[in-house]
Amino acid sequence: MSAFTVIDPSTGTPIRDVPRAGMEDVDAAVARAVVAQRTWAALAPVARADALRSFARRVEAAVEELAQLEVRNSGHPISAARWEAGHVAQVLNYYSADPERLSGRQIPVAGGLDVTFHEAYGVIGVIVPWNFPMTIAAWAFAPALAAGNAVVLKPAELTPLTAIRLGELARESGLPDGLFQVVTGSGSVVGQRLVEHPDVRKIVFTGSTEVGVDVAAGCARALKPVTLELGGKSANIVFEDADLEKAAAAVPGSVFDNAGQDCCARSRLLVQRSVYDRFLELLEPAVQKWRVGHPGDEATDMGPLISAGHRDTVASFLDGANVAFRGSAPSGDGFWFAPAVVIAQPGDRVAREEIFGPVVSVLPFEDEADGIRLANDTVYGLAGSVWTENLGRAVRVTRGVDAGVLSVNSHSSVRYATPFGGMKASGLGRELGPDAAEHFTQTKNVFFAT
Ligand code: TAP
Repeated sequence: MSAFTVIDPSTGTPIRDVPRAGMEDVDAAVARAVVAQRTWAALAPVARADALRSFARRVEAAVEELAQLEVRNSGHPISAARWEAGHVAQVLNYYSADPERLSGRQIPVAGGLDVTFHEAYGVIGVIVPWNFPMTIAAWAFAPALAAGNAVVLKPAELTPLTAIRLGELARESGLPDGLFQVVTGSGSVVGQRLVEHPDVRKIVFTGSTEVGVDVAAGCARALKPVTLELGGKSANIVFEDADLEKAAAAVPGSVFDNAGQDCCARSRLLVQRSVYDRFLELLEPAVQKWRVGHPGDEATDMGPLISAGHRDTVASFLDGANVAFRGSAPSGDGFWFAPAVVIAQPGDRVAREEIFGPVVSVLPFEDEADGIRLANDTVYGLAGSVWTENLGRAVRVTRGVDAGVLSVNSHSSVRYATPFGGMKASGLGRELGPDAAEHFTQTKNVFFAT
């Protein structure tokens, strides 16, 4: 098998080579998964629950190791990487209850007894991007395994190392061979083969809207269901009655977290005109305080971008843009980029396209209706925040914004116990929360004549 090299984005130097799988390797992995899934689904529910708890414990014991590996794999600051590895263990723990709780219904009918079963699909293909290599994978593999499926996971070529380690931890924890496999390689070969393979019964894809549309078309041709978690251009909407100090202090974390390489990044900052100037005054010191530096340093808020090519793309958004102010960034090797705050017009490229970098566009709005209109002036609909001290306004605006994940006086989007996913071009379906395992099963109805 040929190989590709993984690069540390904070130094630009090679870390190690990883196998580049071909179509035949994918087919072999799927064949192993088919066999493993039959045995797994036939296990007693309590045995599957126990196996998932062991996997969770194994991940929990390896949090520091996974976090240190993620620092090099993706350039995430160590504090964030620890949270991410711990979150994987929490997601596994949460869904380990499902094997014993996924129950069907008994439906009253004439002439017999009618019951429904949640049957596993079989093999699930999970295709993930490079921005959160561990957590996004876990959102799919944990509920998929809990529902009785096998999983073949394809990490992004840029960041495969922590996914590979999770696959090893699964085996070390005692999960059956072949039940959870990680196949590394390119999207156009490994990803596409998973989409087309007749024994892969469902796809969970997280990535760009552009590739997501092709994946959805491939799944339609193969008649298989697909969950899509795609791009975003989310809004932070700041009203004049908000706690402005608190809102301004939260902005850097809401858009520069993970160097802006976050599908939920609030990359449009909408500020009511009456407090616009004051808010920008408060924002500047908050941005200056945002610490960009080596991801291994405990004090770092933001590491490098993922690659030199991606840094060029992000930089192109500042060409001709009205940059109000920028934060700082280290010089030298590594794909560094200083956070930027841009004064934008609604039609500007910087305000319309997903940048996936530490760039925020600031736009004024007049009143509540105008704020909602501007927030919805995008093809995307993933996340958003509303800053106000008026409860009625918070209710009206959150109901008026077309996005799947909203928060009030906060920029948090992800909790393992609550549903996550996008509207419009941000995706189809939901992950996380109490119902996720149901999305990995199909209903079977059985009628018993009496
Ligand atoms: P993409 O380029 O779309 O890649 C995502 C994954 O799909 C990678 O593993 C990629 O493989 C694979 N892929 C590429 N072409 C494929 C094909 N033809 N068939 C099947 N798989 C294929 O996205 P990215 O640049 O890695 O990630 C950034 C995007 O992800 C942003 O738009 C971001 O908003 C979105 N995102 C969304 C969410 C949620 S939850 N909504 C979360 C994180 C990221 P290779 O790259 O290895 O070739």
